[in-house]
Amino acid sequence: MGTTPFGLEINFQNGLVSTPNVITERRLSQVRRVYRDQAAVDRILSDEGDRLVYQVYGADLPEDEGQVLYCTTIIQPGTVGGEYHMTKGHYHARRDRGEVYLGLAGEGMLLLMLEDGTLRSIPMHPGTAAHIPPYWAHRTVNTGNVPFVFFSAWPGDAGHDYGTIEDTGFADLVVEAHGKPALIPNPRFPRKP
Ligand code: S6P
Ligand code: ZN
Repeated sequence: MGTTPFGLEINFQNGLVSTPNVITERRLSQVRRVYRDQAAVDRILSDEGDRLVYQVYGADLPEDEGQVLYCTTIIQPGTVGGEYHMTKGHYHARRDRGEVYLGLAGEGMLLLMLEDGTLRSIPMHPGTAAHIPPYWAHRTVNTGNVPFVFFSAWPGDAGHDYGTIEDTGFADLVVEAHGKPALIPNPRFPRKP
């Protein structure tokens, strides 16, 4: 039978969704493991408290085959030990499920990675429609000075696998170098000899 049709209003500037019924907030203490420099995380937590890194606003829809789920993500500007604020990042539990991202405000970077460590990056700005093919893990990074806002839509039965990325991270880190984003190898990522 599916669900009843409805429309939500999305504010493209700040990513807020009218009457969202799913709101996720990720603070630094909850996502600290994504950063290389754990001493920098501790310093921020004791000096300024548990800063907001990103929020997700969505609609409560069934995670069923045939449904298309959607949400907005707002990543606050900032760095931790030289790495830009970023999402946790994940593979879809069903690896053969893709996704679409649309940049709404601010500047960011989409990192994509296959399980063998093959990495791609796509700069994102308002209007960038990024295709995330099946099998690619994905993480977004705010590389600008204002909130980076984007819209995503993905298959209802995709599911999320966070554990694989939590263990190893992505093959590259996105760091600030002379005020600009640069990719450098992640020492924690297991590489074949
Ligand atoms: C869902 C989609 C996005 C992310 C969101 C937060 O498949 O890729 O909506 O969930 O950007 O990222 P993460 O890695 O914390 O789920
Ligand atoms: Zn996804």
